[in-house]
Amino acid sequence: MHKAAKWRQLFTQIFGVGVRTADRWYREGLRTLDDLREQPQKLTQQQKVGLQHHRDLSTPVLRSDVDALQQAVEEAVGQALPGATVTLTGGFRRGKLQGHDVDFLITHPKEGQEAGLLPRVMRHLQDQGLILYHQHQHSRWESPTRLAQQSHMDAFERSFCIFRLPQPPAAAVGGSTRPCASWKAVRVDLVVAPISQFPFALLGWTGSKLFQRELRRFSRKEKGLWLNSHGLFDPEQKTFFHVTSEEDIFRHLGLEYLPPEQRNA
Ligand code: DCP
Ligand code: MG
Repeated sequence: MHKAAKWRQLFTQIFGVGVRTADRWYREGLRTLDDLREQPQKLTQQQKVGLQHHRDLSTPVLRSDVDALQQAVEEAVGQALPGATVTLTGGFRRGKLQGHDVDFLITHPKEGQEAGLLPRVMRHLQDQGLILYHQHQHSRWESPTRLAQQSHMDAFERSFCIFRLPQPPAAAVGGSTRPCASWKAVRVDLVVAPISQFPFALLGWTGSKLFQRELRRFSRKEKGLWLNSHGLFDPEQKTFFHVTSEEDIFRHLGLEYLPPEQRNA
């Protein structure tokens, strides 16, 4: 591997560090994580936390962690707004046994009720001592037709978090690198979608990235329809499809339904 590429890989593994930052640090002569620790003024708050918990965050998240997290998030969501629901998405919904983070989608069966929910959820989680770091991103509202054109990033309200996940004593025995650790840092994404867009958000956030890219390409090229995490748009009729499930979306695309476990492309 080219030398600069090696350090780029080391640095971009840190939560909050992209390729451009990694390359700049390399040009500035930084080479190791310890070099970074000695230059805290060069780091954003997010990168400091990423560096601080680097070992945990580069350890795979396990299925047992997911169950504990889901329980904690469901409890906080239930307290913040009764009736609101939490759905596991990402790789773990596809049946993966390990992951780099845990992705949850939050909604409420009554459209509009989800507004203002996330800050309340975060407050409950913080009160439980479960949050090491979080960064709130407001929903970036655009006109529906502008949203329909976006093929990559979605505009949902979300929180990028690092949870402080308590570890059961038994887990520490099984070959952990930190036998006495009573907790571990875990990356969690909490995303909020209004119920009308929920099936699209669920499909998009379940991934895999490659599967979604192919599905969107198929939709556009073969069906002339624009699919993303907000909706399915017919650019000729200028209309959106109304759906209540992922199955509906596959049906509108003329495809047989594929369960999440078969989307690991
Ligand atoms: N996703 C998205 N918008 C983002 C981030 C992710 O639409 N800003 C989608 C793309 C992925 C899915 O969500 O298909 C999950 O993203 P992850 O990066 O969490 O990937 P996985 O969960 O599939 O794998 P892992 O977390 O184990 O790396
Ligand atoms: Mg994930």
